[in-house]
Amino acid sequence: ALRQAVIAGNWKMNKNRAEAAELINALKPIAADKTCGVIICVPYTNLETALELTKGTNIKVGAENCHFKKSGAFTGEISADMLKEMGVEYVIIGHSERRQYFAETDLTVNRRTKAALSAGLKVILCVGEMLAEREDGITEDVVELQTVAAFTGISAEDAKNVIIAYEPVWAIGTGKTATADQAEEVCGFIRKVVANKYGKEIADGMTIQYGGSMNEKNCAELLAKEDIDGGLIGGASLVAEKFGVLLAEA
Ligand code: 3PY
Repeated sequence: ALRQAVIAGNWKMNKNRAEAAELINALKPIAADKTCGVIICVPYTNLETALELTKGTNIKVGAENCHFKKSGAFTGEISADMLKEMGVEYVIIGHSERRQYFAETDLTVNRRTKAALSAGLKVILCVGEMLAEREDGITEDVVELQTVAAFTGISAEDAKNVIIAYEPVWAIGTGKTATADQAEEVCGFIRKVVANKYGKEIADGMTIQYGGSMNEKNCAELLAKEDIDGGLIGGASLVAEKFGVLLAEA
């Protein structure tokens, strides 16, 4: 990558409190001497443990989603302000699992992104095409639409607090990874979409990650690409030694 790489773990719905503490304690010495940005995005129930254990370290903590209203009758939801108050720094928005299984749309992704940014959180915004869309040759159209929709109504100043994660849906949880060339092509395209909206300087400064079964084995080739500034890591973020390889390569 041309920029400082950022490696973010997406724990998804994994790890109880004791397991979370064990993983973070194992991660701390591994992460300590690394030069890339290090983020762990954990289930809500592990946020307090993660914040406590990462105090004074170079590991930053994120949540995996937030709601777009400040408060109200939204059973089961957590607001951006609630996360901010805890001391959480990042939040993932628009992960394909949210879009696929929890009916999130470009509209809710935009609302959640806006809410997170105005609460002072930094956002890891996920975009990516489904297999049928790639096969139909409309990957760029899909990714452009998702990106433009997510940034609607967001100022250039706020956009600087967004990391984009390009995660092709067909590569998530399937063990299939995009080739480094495929990933680079789309990450480069996303940077152009950002440049069209916010100008070259913001686009050149933006962290654009690859995600989708990126692991300790396939990361080197992906991270060597100019437009891939790190990764959003699923399964490999659940094992300290594996995550450590990613941090070392980045
Ligand atoms: C994966 O690697 O499977 C992910 O979805 C990361 O967010």
